[in-house]
Amino acid sequence: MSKIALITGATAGIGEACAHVFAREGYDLVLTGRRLDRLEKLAKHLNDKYNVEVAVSSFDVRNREDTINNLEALPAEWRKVTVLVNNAGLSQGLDPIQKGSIDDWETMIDTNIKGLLYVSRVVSNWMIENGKGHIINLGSIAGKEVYANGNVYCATKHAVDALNKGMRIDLLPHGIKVTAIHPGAVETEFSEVRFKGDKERAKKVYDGFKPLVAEDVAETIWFIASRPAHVNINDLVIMPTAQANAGTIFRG
Ligand code: NDP
Ligand code: 8X3
Repeated sequence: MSKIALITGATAGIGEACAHVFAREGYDLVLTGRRLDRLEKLAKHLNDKYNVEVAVSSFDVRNREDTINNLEALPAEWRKVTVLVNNAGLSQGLDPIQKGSIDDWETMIDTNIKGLLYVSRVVSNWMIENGKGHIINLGSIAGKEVYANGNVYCATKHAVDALNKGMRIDLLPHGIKVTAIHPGAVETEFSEVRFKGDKERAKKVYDGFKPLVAEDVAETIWFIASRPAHVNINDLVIMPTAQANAGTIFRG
């Protein structure tokens, strides 16, 4: 296995689209997420279509022991990860700070910050052993700006932005590239998850304009990953043409 991409949150949306793109480009894959049935179906599809090797590992990134143990349990050949896409993440709720659910806050903090850290702690050491690697962190426009009722989700993505910068400094002597990509509105399962299965409310988020789709982000991640060895894209913001910033969308 010469090129391996490890993608967290590969059961849906941007992570799943990344799995397709990296398989198309000849990468063997480690795919993670909680929904094992989806991971197994996707692995079979990509193996059949692109003849790449796919390992799946199902765990909840909020669980520190499970995350570390499942990653460490991968056979040695899978430790030669060249690209890590730190994608698993979510938003829960959209309420003013005085009314927010503390459980929702903890879910977002545990997933978007702590989960990303657990995975990065393990995989960055593999990359150091291998003498190369590229970590691509999914931030968000919510990590650059703050919008009404976005409070804690925005805070978690601001943390990803800071961690991205910190990782780049720390891993620099090891020749490991670190990039953050910050999308605006992408129509995935994201809003359904945010609104806890309320499909109608989720759909309304994308009413009246053309949002990004997961493939738009995945192709951009591939662009980032495929630059020459001496080039790193530190930080990239990508939005639908109809969106100017976190709070301004033109609905025609
Ligand atoms: P989706 O809801 O479509 O996909 C989220 C993925 O994250 C799923 O594969 C899910 O897998 C995984 N995930 C969530 N929680 C956990 C957990 N506790 N443990 C393991 N895996 C988990 O959303 P997107 O594809 O849109 O989101 C991907 C990333 O992009 C997130 O970090 C999000 O914050 C970010 N982003 C999204 C934007 C958007 O508008 N959609 C814009 C900017 C950034 P499973 O449920 O099977 O565990
Ligand atoms: C997801 C996009 O605008 O809901 O990060 O924060 S947004």
